[in-house]
Amino acid sequence: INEIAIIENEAFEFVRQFYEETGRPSNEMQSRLAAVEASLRETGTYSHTVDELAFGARVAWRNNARCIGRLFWESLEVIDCRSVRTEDRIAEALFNHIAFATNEGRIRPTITVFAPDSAEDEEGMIRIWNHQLVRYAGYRTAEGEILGDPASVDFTEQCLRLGWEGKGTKYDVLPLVIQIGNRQPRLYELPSHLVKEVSLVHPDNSAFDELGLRWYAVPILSDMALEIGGLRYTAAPFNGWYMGTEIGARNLSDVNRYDELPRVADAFGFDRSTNASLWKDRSLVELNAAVIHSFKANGVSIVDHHTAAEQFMRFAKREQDNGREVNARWSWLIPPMSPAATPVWHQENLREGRVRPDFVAQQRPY
Ligand code: HEM
Ligand code: NRG
Repeated sequence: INEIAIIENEAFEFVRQFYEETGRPSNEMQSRLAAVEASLRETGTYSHTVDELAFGARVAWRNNARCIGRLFWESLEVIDCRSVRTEDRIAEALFNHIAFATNEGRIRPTITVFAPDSAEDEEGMIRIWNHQLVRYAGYRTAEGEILGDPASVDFTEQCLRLGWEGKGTKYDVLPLVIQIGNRQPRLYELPSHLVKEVSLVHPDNSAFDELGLRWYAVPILSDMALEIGGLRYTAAPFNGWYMGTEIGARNLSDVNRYDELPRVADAFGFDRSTNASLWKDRSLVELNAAVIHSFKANGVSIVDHHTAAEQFMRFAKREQDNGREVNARWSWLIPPMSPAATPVWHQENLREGRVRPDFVAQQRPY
């Protein structure tokens, strides 16, 4: 009963927001509120209309305090897969998401929404175990080192336990792992033609090209829950395009990720015998220049951190002009390179609160 009262509050608040923001007539709102209330009383849950779902997903993006890319929140493509209820058909929908979102490189911000988790549900909660639909494996080697992406070691171990066999390269694309309820999770290898990747080359240093660095084109986060109006969509993978620094200043550079800065420095002949040569900073600049150059040369959407920060400032201005507060966490919005050279650094009034709809972290299923 109490549970339902909580859902009802959030549901009513969301439905009111939907009708007010989208300028729909208030007599329709009253009948929709009554229908939601009746459904909650009778079944303990309710369903979003297609329009409510699309609006809720877009506002969740608009509300997410950590995302610098929110200027384009209204253009999110929403794919309704709430009726897709078997592992095989979920995998097929995820393949379709990858193909649609990748779009030969002209990336389309997209979300695919599967059925929400609900107390009344006998069919079982849907979970995608992957952190992103496309990501590289990480293996602990006999020598106690890590081959591939260290961030994927735990998940890779689960894949191996479930019978997956990786090739054992630095850049093995992991399979999808899909679970419904407490059934045995199912593995699906991604068809390689769906996975666009970019080999990294430097515009004017061929020694860099020999490093064999690469990254995948589209970040598709698949382990967060989408919360709208008291409903929790536990499988709702979404993507935009990369900001270059995510790859160049973190994934390939962090010492607990691919840790490539020393090799980049050597390709350029920077002096690694002293911090004072600024070899790390100089390598970061060259690596990040190579990431942006290579994505653009291959026709794959990407944004540099200066442009992304400017876009975020336009977003914040537009939100204020529309009378809305911008939910924001400064420490996540500043880019990991030259942060003080972007306007976001100098924003001292960014505040974060509990807002809904939003994307939220959920417990690891393994
Ligand atoms: C976080 C950029 C699209 C939702 C981030 C981060 C960046 C970013 C740089 C920080 C990531 C990190 O430090 O690990 C962008 C860009 C986009 C885009 C350039 C291009 C269109 C989207 C879309 C959604 C979204 C389409 C959802 C519909 C989020 C969320 C986070 C996030 C939920 C926080 C992730 C977490 O808590 O781990 N984004 N984003 N973003 N973005 Fe975006
Ligand atoms: N830093 C992570 C991806 C996090 C989300 N970033 C985005 N999201 N750009 C990484 O793989 O580097 N997005 O939806 O575009």
